[in-house]
Amino acid sequence: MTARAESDAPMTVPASTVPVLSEDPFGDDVLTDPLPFHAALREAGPVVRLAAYGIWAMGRYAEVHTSLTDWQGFQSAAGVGLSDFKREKPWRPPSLLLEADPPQHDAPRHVLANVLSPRALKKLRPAWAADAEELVAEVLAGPSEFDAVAGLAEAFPLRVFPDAVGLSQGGREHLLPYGDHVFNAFGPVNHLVEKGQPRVAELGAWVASRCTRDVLAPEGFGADIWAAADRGEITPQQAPLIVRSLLTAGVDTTVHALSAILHSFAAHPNEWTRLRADPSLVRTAFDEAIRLESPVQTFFRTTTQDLRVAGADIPEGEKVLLFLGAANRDPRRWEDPDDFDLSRDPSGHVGFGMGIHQCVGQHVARLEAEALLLAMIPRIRRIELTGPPQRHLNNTLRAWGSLPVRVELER
Ligand code: PQS
Repeated sequence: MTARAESDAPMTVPASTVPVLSEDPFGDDVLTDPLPFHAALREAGPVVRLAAYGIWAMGRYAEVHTSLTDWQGFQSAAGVGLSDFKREKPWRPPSLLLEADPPQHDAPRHVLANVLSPRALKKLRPAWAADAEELVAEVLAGPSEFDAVAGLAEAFPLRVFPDAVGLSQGGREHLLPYGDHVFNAFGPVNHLVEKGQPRVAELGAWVASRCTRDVLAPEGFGADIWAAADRGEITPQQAPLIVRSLLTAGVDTTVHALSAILHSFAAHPNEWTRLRADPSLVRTAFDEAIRLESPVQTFFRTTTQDLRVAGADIPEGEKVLLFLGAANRDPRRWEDPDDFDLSRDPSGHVGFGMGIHQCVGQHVARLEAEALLLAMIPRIRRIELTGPPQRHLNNTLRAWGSLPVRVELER
């Protein structure tokens, strides 16, 4: 808030009174259960200041949506984490997709959008369906009580995605820890980032070493990216960084999205019954779970100029934290926002962002979820929680440690 004395205030509009919140949105309490903070953020106003970091924040659907779509006013090239790349050296070479704006963003985005398009993914569907059936059969051959995070949500992406990229066999156990650190590193340097520091050089070097043409399989998303370099759509220098984007953003995100879906059904057995009666609801189920849980909770933009948003004046060069998870439960936009409800239309959620940076891998995530759910539907009558799920704290992801479930099988 400005500290101008009332007596020197000329007869102009009153200095904007932007509400200030003191709570740390990256503190363990908020990360463990973000919903009360989200409600306070939305109630405080459309634009809020977060005193803990001297930044701006938005948690209502309308303003989050508007800011996401205004890439001219809210840039990504200064980083989508707390760190401002114009002042601090990025900890890794910036992503050509995530941490770029037009025109530099255009060619990498175009190439990856084609590589991961629904059309391109069509040929994977039969194999992923078979892989899902195999995994579900393996899991269901074991005890009827198990951890659905390790057993299904981690196991399935790791079974299908690295092979689809064409990643070489060794070292795949590095994928999840690397992704976990990248998503922590968008936040402040708190204990979650410090926990990752000792291995960051090793993990980063391993990921970088897996992106060159010679170590990628002759067919797969990796080879497709290199083929685009051969066609001159991107440069050979850009290709490995675009492969890196797949390995960074394609694993942890889908693990926690699948966990969110499985949790949603375990916590709402009636919706599982409904899905079994009409399996065409799998796409709705996917988006509704993404809306409700928002596996990617937040990211930042940086203002390119002085902006006025909902009456608040944000100067140029400021970090703005956008709360996708809060927007996805904004009662101004969603009826009964906390319900998991397959009869609503969840489209328009901002769980994948919105605008030119909207998740380019979302069709991969959707295909994984559909394959897994369609394999489970005929075999599992009921899925229920047997204890409280454990969270895995991450500065950006709404992540899961374990999801203890019991399944009742179809005879
Ligand atoms: C990359 C792309 C996207 C990459 C925040 C970050 C991301 C959602 C929210 C993400 C991270 C990394 N996705 O291109 O390396």
